Amino acid sequence: MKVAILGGDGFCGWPTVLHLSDAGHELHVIDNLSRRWIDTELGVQSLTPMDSIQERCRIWRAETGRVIHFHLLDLAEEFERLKAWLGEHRPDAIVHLAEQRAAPYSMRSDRHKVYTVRNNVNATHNLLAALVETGLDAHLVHLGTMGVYGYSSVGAPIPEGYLDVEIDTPAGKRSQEILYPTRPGSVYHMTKSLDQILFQFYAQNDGLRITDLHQGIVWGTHTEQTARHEQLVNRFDYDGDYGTVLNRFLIQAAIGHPLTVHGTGGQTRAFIHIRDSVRCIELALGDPPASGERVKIFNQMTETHRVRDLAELVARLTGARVAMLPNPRKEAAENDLVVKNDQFLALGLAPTTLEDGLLEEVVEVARRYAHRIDRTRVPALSAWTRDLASKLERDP
Ligand code: USQ
Repeated sequence: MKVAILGGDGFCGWPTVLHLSDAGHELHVIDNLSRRWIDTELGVQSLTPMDSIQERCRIWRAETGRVIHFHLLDLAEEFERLKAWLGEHRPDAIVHLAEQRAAPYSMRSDRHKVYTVRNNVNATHNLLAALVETGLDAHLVHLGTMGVYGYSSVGAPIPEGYLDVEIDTPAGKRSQEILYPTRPGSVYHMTKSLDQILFQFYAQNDGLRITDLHQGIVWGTHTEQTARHEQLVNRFDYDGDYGTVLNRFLIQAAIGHPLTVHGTGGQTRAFIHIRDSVRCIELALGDPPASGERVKIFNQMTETHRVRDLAELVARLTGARVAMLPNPRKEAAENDLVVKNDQFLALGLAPTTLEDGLLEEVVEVARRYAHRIDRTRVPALSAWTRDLASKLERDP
Protein backbone atom coordinates (compact mmCIF):
# COMPACT_ATOMS: atom_id res chain seq x y z
CA MET A 1 0.00 0.00 0.00
CA LYS A 2 0.93 3.61 -0.42
CA VAL A 3 0.63 4.98 3.12
CA ALA A 4 0.81 8.61 4.26
CA ILE A 5 1.78 9.09 7.90
CA LEU A 6 0.69 12.51 9.10
CA GLY A 7 2.89 13.40 12.07
CA GLY A 8 5.46 10.80 11.03
CA ASP A 9 8.31 12.61 12.80
CA GLY A 10 6.86 12.18 16.30
CA PHE A 11 7.20 9.66 19.12
CA CYS A 12 4.56 7.26 17.82
CA GLY A 13 4.84 8.40 14.19
CA TRP A 14 8.49 7.63 13.49
CA PRO A 15 8.46 4.00 14.71
CA THR A 16 5.20 3.50 12.79
CA VAL A 17 6.83 4.78 9.60
CA LEU A 18 9.77 2.38 9.99
CA HIS A 19 7.56 -0.56 10.90
CA LEU A 20 5.33 -0.11 7.84
CA SER A 21 8.26 0.60 5.53
CA ASP A 22 9.90 -2.60 6.77
CA ALA A 23 6.68 -4.48 5.96
CA GLY A 24 7.07 -3.36 2.33
CA HIS A 25 4.66 -0.44 2.07
CA GLU A 26 5.46 2.82 0.25
CA LEU A 27 5.80 5.44 2.97
CA HIS A 28 5.18 9.18 2.87
CA VAL A 29 5.80 11.27 5.97
CA ILE A 30 3.85 14.52 6.20
CA ASP A 31 4.88 16.68 9.12
CA ASN A 32 5.25 20.37 9.99
CA LEU A 33 7.99 19.49 12.53
CA SER A 34 5.98 21.28 15.25
CA ARG A 35 7.16 18.85 17.91
CA ARG A 36 10.74 19.98 17.30
CA TRP A 37 9.65 23.63 17.55
CA ILE A 38 7.88 22.92 20.83
CA ASP A 39 11.12 21.47 22.21
CA THR A 40 12.75 24.77 21.31
CA GLU A 41 9.91 26.75 22.90
CA LEU A 42 10.13 24.73 26.13
CA GLY A 43 13.94 24.65 26.13
CA VAL A 44 14.06 20.87 26.47
CA GLN A 45 15.28 18.12 24.23
CA SER A 46 14.64 14.46 23.65
CA LEU A 47 16.68 12.28 26.00
CA THR A 48 17.90 10.43 22.92
CA PRO A 49 19.81 12.51 20.34
CA MET A 50 17.55 12.80 17.29
CA ASP A 51 18.69 13.55 13.77
CA SER A 52 16.67 15.62 11.30
CA ILE A 53 13.85 13.78 9.58
CA GLN A 54 15.72 13.94 6.27
CA GLU A 55 18.81 12.39 7.88
CA ARG A 56 16.69 9.67 9.53
CA CYS A 57 15.22 8.79 6.13
CA ARG A 58 18.70 8.74 4.57
CA ILE A 59 20.00 6.31 7.20
CA TRP A 60 16.95 4.05 6.77
CA ARG A 61 17.58 3.93 3.03
CA ALA A 62 21.27 3.14 3.56
CA GLU A 63 20.38 0.37 6.02
CA THR A 64 17.49 -1.23 4.15
CA GLY A 65 17.36 0.15 0.60
CA ARG A 66 13.83 1.36 1.29
CA VAL A 67 12.81 4.92 0.49
CA ILE A 68 10.75 7.08 2.85
CA HIS A 69 9.48 10.31 1.30
CA PHE A 70 9.26 13.42 3.49
CA HIS A 71 6.89 16.34 2.80
CA LEU A 72 6.98 19.47 4.97
CA LEU A 73 3.33 20.46 5.25
CA ASP A 74 1.13 21.96 7.96
CA LEU A 75 -2.24 20.20 7.93
CA ALA A 76 -3.93 22.78 10.11
CA GLU A 77 -2.73 25.86 8.22
CA GLU A 78 -2.23 24.74 4.60
CA PHE A 79 -5.53 23.30 3.46
CA GLU A 80 -4.98 23.93 -0.29
CA ARG A 81 -1.53 22.32 -0.26
CA LEU A 82 -2.93 19.33 1.64
CA LYS A 83 -5.72 18.91 -0.88
CA ALA A 84 -3.28 19.20 -3.79
CA TRP A 85 -0.95 16.66 -2.17
CA LEU A 86 -3.72 14.12 -1.64
CA GLY A 87 -5.02 14.66 -5.18
CA GLU A 88 -1.57 14.13 -6.66
CA HIS A 89 -0.30 11.22 -4.52
CA ARG A 90 -3.60 9.40 -3.87
CA PRO A 91 -2.48 7.22 -0.92
CA ASP A 92 -4.36 3.97 -0.19
CA ALA A 93 -4.27 4.64 3.54
CA ILE A 94 -3.59 7.60 5.82
CA VAL A 95 -2.46 7.38 9.42
CA HIS A 96 -3.24 10.62 11.25
CA LEU A 97 -1.00 11.37 14.22
CA ALA A 98 -0.56 15.07 13.45
CA GLU A 99 -1.90 16.49 16.70
CA GLN A 100 -0.43 18.21 19.75
CA ARG A 101 -0.50 15.28 22.15
CA ALA A 102 0.52 16.45 25.62
CA ALA A 103 -2.18 17.19 28.20
CA PRO A 104 0.09 19.35 30.42
CA TYR A 105 1.26 21.40 27.41
CA SER A 106 -2.37 22.00 26.44
CA MET A 107 -3.05 23.35 29.96
CA ARG A 108 0.03 25.61 30.34
CA SER A 109 -1.75 28.85 29.47
CA ASP A 110 -4.65 30.26 27.47
CA ARG A 111 -2.31 30.52 24.47
CA HIS A 112 -1.49 26.81 24.68
CA LYS A 113 -5.17 25.92 24.94
CA VAL A 114 -5.95 27.98 21.85
CA TYR A 115 -3.01 26.52 19.93
CA THR A 116 -3.96 22.93 20.81
CA VAL A 117 -7.59 23.35 19.77
CA ARG A 118 -6.73 25.22 16.57
CA ASN A 119 -4.03 22.79 15.54
CA ASN A 120 -5.78 19.54 16.41
CA VAL A 121 -9.32 20.29 15.34
CA ASN A 122 -8.29 22.08 12.14
CA ALA A 123 -5.84 19.36 11.19
CA THR A 124 -8.51 16.69 11.52
CA HIS A 125 -11.24 18.66 9.83
CA ASN A 126 -9.01 19.85 6.98
CA LEU A 127 -8.06 16.27 6.31
CA LEU A 128 -11.67 15.06 6.25
CA ALA A 129 -12.84 17.90 4.00
CA ALA A 130 -9.89 17.31 1.64
CA LEU A 131 -10.67 13.59 1.43
CA VAL A 132 -14.23 14.35 0.38
CA GLU A 133 -13.17 17.02 -2.12
CA THR A 134 -10.53 14.83 -3.80
CA GLY A 135 -12.89 11.83 -3.89
CA LEU A 136 -10.17 9.72 -2.32
CA ASP A 137 -11.32 6.41 -0.85
CA ALA A 138 -8.27 6.06 1.42
CA HIS A 139 -8.73 4.31 4.76
CA LEU A 140 -8.11 6.87 7.49
CA VAL A 141 -6.62 5.51 10.72
CA HIS A 142 -6.54 8.10 13.50
CA LEU A 143 -4.57 7.90 16.72
CA GLY A 144 -7.04 8.89 19.42
CA THR A 145 -6.83 8.40 23.17
CA MET A 146 -8.31 6.35 25.99
CA GLY A 147 -8.68 9.69 27.77
CA VAL A 148 -11.86 10.48 25.81
CA TYR A 149 -13.74 8.08 28.09
CA GLY A 150 -12.75 9.80 31.33
CA TYR A 151 -11.97 7.84 34.46
CA SER A 152 -15.15 7.81 36.44
CA SER A 153 -16.99 4.81 35.07
CA VAL A 154 -19.47 3.02 37.30
CA GLY A 155 -17.19 0.02 37.36
CA ALA A 156 -18.35 -1.56 34.11
CA PRO A 157 -15.66 -2.39 31.55
CA ILE A 158 -15.12 0.39 29.01
CA PRO A 159 -16.36 -0.89 25.65
CA GLU A 160 -14.65 -0.20 22.32
CA GLY A 161 -16.15 3.19 21.48
CA TYR A 162 -19.86 2.46 21.53
CA LEU A 163 -22.38 1.88 24.27
CA ASP A 164 -25.80 0.24 24.06
CA VAL A 165 -28.31 2.25 26.05
CA GLU A 166 -31.96 1.64 26.84
CA ILE A 167 -34.22 4.65 26.61
CA ASP A 168 -37.78 5.02 27.92
CA THR A 169 -40.09 6.16 25.12
CA PRO A 170 -43.91 6.51 25.07
CA ALA A 171 -43.91 3.25 23.09
CA GLY A 172 -41.88 1.44 25.76
CA LYS A 173 -38.14 0.75 26.17
CA ARG A 174 -36.00 1.17 23.07
CA SER A 175 -32.32 0.39 22.75
CA GLN A 176 -29.86 2.52 20.86
CA GLU A 177 -26.13 2.41 20.22
CA ILE A 178 -24.36 5.68 21.02
CA LEU A 179 -20.77 6.89 21.02
CA TYR A 180 -19.52 6.35 24.57
CA PRO A 181 -20.10 9.70 26.33
CA THR A 182 -16.85 11.63 26.44
CA ARG A 183 -15.42 13.07 29.61
CA PRO A 184 -12.04 14.55 28.68
CA GLY A 185 -9.66 15.54 31.46
CA SER A 186 -7.66 18.22 29.61
CA VAL A 187 -7.94 20.54 26.61
CA TYR A 188 -5.80 18.06 24.67
CA HIS A 189 -8.14 15.16 25.51
CA MET A 190 -11.07 17.42 24.64
CA THR A 191 -9.74 17.88 21.09
CA LYS A 192 -9.69 14.11 20.63
CA SER A 193 -13.29 13.99 21.84
CA LEU A 194 -14.19 16.60 19.23
CA ASP A 195 -12.40 14.51 16.59
CA GLN A 196 -14.81 11.67 17.31
CA ILE A 197 -17.80 13.80 16.30
CA LEU A 198 -16.04 14.93 13.12
CA PHE A 199 -15.37 11.30 12.21
CA GLN A 200 -18.94 10.24 12.94
CA PHE A 201 -20.30 12.98 10.68
CA TYR A 202 -18.00 12.32 7.71
CA ALA A 203 -18.44 8.54 7.86
CA GLN A 204 -22.20 8.95 7.88
CA ASN A 205 -22.45 11.84 5.40
CA ASP A 206 -19.73 10.99 2.89
CA GLY A 207 -19.05 7.33 3.45
CA LEU A 208 -15.45 7.94 4.53
CA ARG A 209 -13.77 4.80 5.87
CA ILE A 210 -12.39 5.70 9.30
CA THR A 211 -10.78 3.80 12.18
CA ASP A 212 -10.19 5.58 15.50
CA LEU A 213 -7.64 4.06 17.87
CA HIS A 214 -8.22 4.93 21.51
CA GLN A 215 -4.68 4.51 22.71
CA GLY A 216 -3.50 4.31 26.32
CA ILE A 217 -0.23 5.68 27.72
CA VAL A 218 2.73 4.55 25.65
CA TRP A 219 5.88 3.39 27.36
CA GLY A 220 9.23 2.13 26.08
CA THR A 221 11.30 3.68 23.34
CA HIS A 222 12.83 1.14 20.93
CA THR A 223 11.08 -0.93 18.32
CA GLU A 224 12.78 -3.59 16.25
CA GLN A 225 13.40 -1.03 13.49
CA THR A 226 14.49 1.99 15.56
CA ALA A 227 17.06 -0.24 17.27
CA ARG A 228 18.78 -1.08 13.98
CA HIS A 229 20.97 2.01 13.90
CA GLU A 230 21.71 4.64 16.54
CA GLN A 231 20.61 7.40 14.14
CA LEU A 232 17.19 5.75 13.75
CA VAL A 233 16.58 6.10 17.50
CA ASN A 234 13.13 7.19 18.62
CA ARG A 235 12.61 10.41 20.54
CA PHE A 236 12.19 10.07 24.30
CA ASP A 237 10.46 12.75 26.36
CA TYR A 238 11.22 13.06 30.04
CA ASP A 239 10.11 16.61 30.87
CA GLY A 240 7.06 17.57 32.93
CA ASP A 241 4.94 18.37 29.86
CA TYR A 242 5.66 15.65 27.31
CA GLY A 243 7.14 12.82 29.40
CA THR A 244 4.54 10.14 30.12
CA VAL A 245 4.32 8.64 33.54
CA LEU A 246 6.09 5.27 33.33
CA ASN A 247 8.91 6.50 31.09
CA ARG A 248 9.35 9.43 33.46
CA PHE A 249 9.63 7.12 36.48
CA LEU A 250 12.23 5.03 34.66
CA ILE A 251 14.46 7.97 33.72
CA GLN A 252 14.01 9.46 37.19
CA ALA A 253 15.25 6.18 38.64
CA ALA A 254 18.22 6.22 36.25
CA ILE A 255 19.38 9.68 37.38
CA GLY A 256 18.63 9.30 41.09
CA HIS A 257 15.64 11.67 41.06
CA PRO A 258 12.72 10.77 43.37
CA LEU A 259 9.77 9.29 41.46
CA THR A 260 7.20 12.06 41.00
CA VAL A 261 3.84 10.56 42.00
CA HIS A 262 0.98 13.07 41.66
CA GLY A 263 -1.35 13.07 44.66
CA THR A 264 -2.01 9.64 46.15
CA GLY A 265 -1.01 7.87 42.93
CA GLY A 266 -4.42 6.21 42.98
CA GLN A 267 -5.01 7.07 39.30
CA THR A 268 -5.43 3.91 37.22
CA ARG A 269 -4.55 4.22 33.55
CA ALA A 270 -4.27 2.03 30.46
CA PHE A 271 -0.80 1.28 29.03
CA ILE A 272 0.77 -0.05 25.86
CA HIS A 273 4.38 -0.59 24.79
CA ILE A 274 5.55 1.33 21.72
CA ARG A 275 6.20 -2.01 19.93
CA ASP A 276 2.55 -2.95 20.32
CA SER A 277 1.42 0.52 19.34
CA VAL A 278 3.02 0.22 15.88
CA ARG A 279 1.76 -3.34 15.52
CA CYS A 280 -1.80 -2.24 16.35
CA ILE A 281 -1.66 0.47 13.69
CA GLU A 282 -0.59 -2.16 11.16
CA LEU A 283 -3.41 -4.49 12.25
CA ALA A 284 -5.96 -1.68 12.00
CA LEU A 285 -4.73 -0.80 8.50
CA GLY A 286 -5.35 -4.38 7.47
CA ASP A 287 -8.92 -4.38 8.73
CA PRO A 288 -10.68 -1.30 7.27
CA PRO A 289 -14.39 -0.63 7.62
CA ALA A 290 -16.48 -0.57 4.46
CA SER A 291 -17.80 2.69 3.05
CA GLY A 292 -21.08 3.56 4.78
CA GLU A 293 -20.09 1.59 7.88
CA ARG A 294 -19.85 3.39 11.24
CA VAL A 295 -16.41 4.51 12.44
CA LYS A 296 -14.49 1.48 13.67
CA ILE A 297 -13.14 2.09 17.18
CA PHE A 298 -10.45 0.01 18.89
CA ASN A 299 -9.13 0.36 22.43
CA GLN A 300 -5.39 0.32 21.81
CA MET A 301 -4.03 -0.74 25.20
CA THR A 302 -2.77 -3.96 26.72
CA GLU A 303 -2.88 -3.56 30.51
CA THR A 304 -4.00 -1.20 33.27
CA HIS A 305 -1.97 -0.05 36.26
CA ARG A 306 -2.30 2.29 39.20
CA VAL A 307 0.33 5.06 39.21
CA ARG A 308 1.53 4.33 42.76
CA ASP A 309 1.91 0.61 41.91
CA LEU A 310 4.11 1.56 38.97
CA ALA A 311 6.21 3.80 41.21
CA GLU A 312 6.58 0.98 43.73
CA LEU A 313 7.54 -1.45 40.98
CA VAL A 314 10.22 0.91 39.61
CA ALA A 315 11.44 1.62 43.16
CA ARG A 316 11.77 -2.13 43.82
CA LEU A 317 13.65 -2.67 40.57
CA THR A 318 16.04 0.24 40.91
CA GLY A 319 16.15 1.30 44.55
CA ALA A 320 14.67 4.74 43.67
CA ARG A 321 12.81 6.80 46.29
CA VAL A 322 9.12 7.64 45.76
CA ALA A 323 7.93 11.24 46.34
CA MET A 324 4.20 11.92 46.77
CA LEU A 325 3.67 15.41 45.32
CA PRO A 326 0.72 17.81 45.13
CA ASN A 327 -1.19 16.92 41.97
CA PRO A 328 -1.04 19.74 39.37
CA ARG A 329 -3.97 18.14 37.50
CA LYS A 330 -7.68 18.18 38.19
CA GLU A 331 -8.42 14.45 38.11
CA ALA A 332 -9.97 11.81 40.35
CA ALA A 333 -7.56 10.96 43.17
CA GLU A 334 -8.45 7.26 42.90
CA ASN A 335 -10.22 5.32 40.15
CA ASP A 336 -10.64 1.78 38.92
CA LEU A 337 -10.37 0.96 35.25
CA VAL A 338 -11.41 -2.09 33.28
CA VAL A 339 -11.06 -1.84 29.51
CA LYS A 340 -12.12 -4.11 26.68
CA ASN A 341 -9.54 -4.71 23.96
CA ASP A 342 -10.98 -7.85 22.38
CA GLN A 343 -10.74 -6.62 18.81
CA PHE A 344 -6.95 -6.35 18.66
CA LEU A 345 -6.55 -9.65 20.50
CA ALA A 346 -8.85 -11.24 17.91
CA LEU A 347 -6.68 -9.78 15.14
CA GLY A 348 -3.65 -11.52 16.64
CA LEU A 349 -2.02 -8.95 18.92
CA ALA A 350 0.26 -10.69 21.44
CA PRO A 351 0.61 -8.06 24.18
CA THR A 352 4.01 -6.96 25.42
CA THR A 353 3.59 -6.43 29.17
CA LEU A 354 5.58 -4.90 31.99
CA GLU A 355 6.63 -8.42 32.87
CA ASP A 356 8.61 -8.78 29.67
CA GLY A 357 11.78 -7.26 31.07
CA LEU A 358 11.59 -4.13 28.93
CA LEU A 359 11.59 -1.79 31.92
CA GLU A 360 15.33 -2.41 32.24
CA GLU A 361 15.79 -1.48 28.60
CA VAL A 362 14.37 2.01 29.23
CA VAL A 363 16.54 2.47 32.33
CA GLU A 364 19.58 1.51 30.23
CA VAL A 365 18.68 4.05 27.53
CA ALA A 366 18.24 6.68 30.24
CA ARG A 367 21.61 5.84 31.85
CA ARG A 368 23.33 6.00 28.48
CA TYR A 369 22.03 9.51 27.78
CA ALA A 370 21.78 10.75 31.38
CA HIS A 371 24.21 13.59 30.58
CA ARG A 372 21.52 15.10 28.28
CA ILE A 373 18.96 15.43 31.09
CA ASP A 374 18.25 18.84 32.61
CA ARG A 375 17.01 17.95 36.11
CA THR A 376 15.21 21.27 36.45
CA ARG A 377 12.87 20.19 33.64
CA VAL A 378 11.77 17.00 35.41
CA PRO A 379 9.03 18.43 37.70
CA ALA A 380 5.56 18.81 36.18
CA LEU A 381 4.63 22.48 36.66
CA SER A 382 1.70 22.93 34.32
CA ALA A 383 -1.36 23.31 36.58
CA TRP A 384 -4.93 22.64 35.47
CA THR A 385 -6.52 25.56 37.39
CA ARG A 386 -5.42 28.79 39.08
CA ASP A 387 -6.08 27.24 42.49
CA LEU A 388 -3.84 24.29 41.71
CA ALA A 389 -1.17 26.66 40.37
CA SER A 390 -1.08 28.64 43.62
CA LYS A 391 -1.00 25.41 45.62
CA LEU A 392 2.01 24.27 43.58
CA GLU A 393 3.75 27.61 44.21
CA ARG A 394 3.24 27.20 47.93
CA ASP A 395 4.37 23.57 47.99
CA PRO A 396 6.50 22.91 44.88
N1 USQ B 1 1.50 11.32 36.60
C1 USQ B 1 2.21 11.23 37.79
N2 USQ B 1 3.50 11.62 37.80
C2 USQ B 1 4.14 12.10 36.68
C3 USQ B 1 3.43 12.17 35.47
C4 USQ B 1 2.11 11.77 35.48
O1 USQ B 1 1.68 10.79 38.82
O2 USQ B 1 5.33 12.44 36.78
C5 USQ B 1 0.11 10.89 36.55
C6 USQ B 1 -0.84 11.95 36.01
O3 USQ B 1 -1.28 12.83 37.02
C7 USQ B 1 -1.95 11.07 35.41
C8 USQ B 1 -1.21 9.82 34.94
O4 USQ B 1 0.02 9.81 35.65
O5 USQ B 1 -2.85 10.69 36.39
C9 USQ B 1 -0.95 9.76 33.45
O6 USQ B 1 -0.23 10.90 33.03
P1 USQ B 1 0.59 10.87 31.64
O7 USQ B 1 1.27 12.20 31.50
O8 USQ B 1 1.43 9.66 31.58
O9 USQ B 1 -0.57 10.65 30.56
P2 USQ B 1 -1.64 11.64 29.90
O10 USQ B 1 -1.46 13.04 30.33
O11 USQ B 1 -2.99 11.06 30.13
O12 USQ B 1 -1.31 11.61 28.36
C10 USQ B 1 -0.60 10.55 27.74
C11 USQ B 1 -0.14 11.03 26.37
C12 USQ B 1 -1.37 11.32 25.49
C13 USQ B 1 -2.25 10.08 25.43
C14 USQ B 1 -2.64 9.64 26.83
C15 USQ B 1 -3.38 8.33 26.83
O13 USQ B 1 0.68 12.18 26.49
O14 USQ B 1 -0.93 11.69 24.20
O15 USQ B 1 -3.41 10.36 24.69
O16 USQ B 1 -1.44 9.42 27.60
S1 USQ B 1 -4.53 8.23 28.16
O17 USQ B 1 -3.85 8.60 29.40
O18 USQ B 1 -5.01 6.87 28.22
O19 USQ B 1 -5.57 9.19 27.89
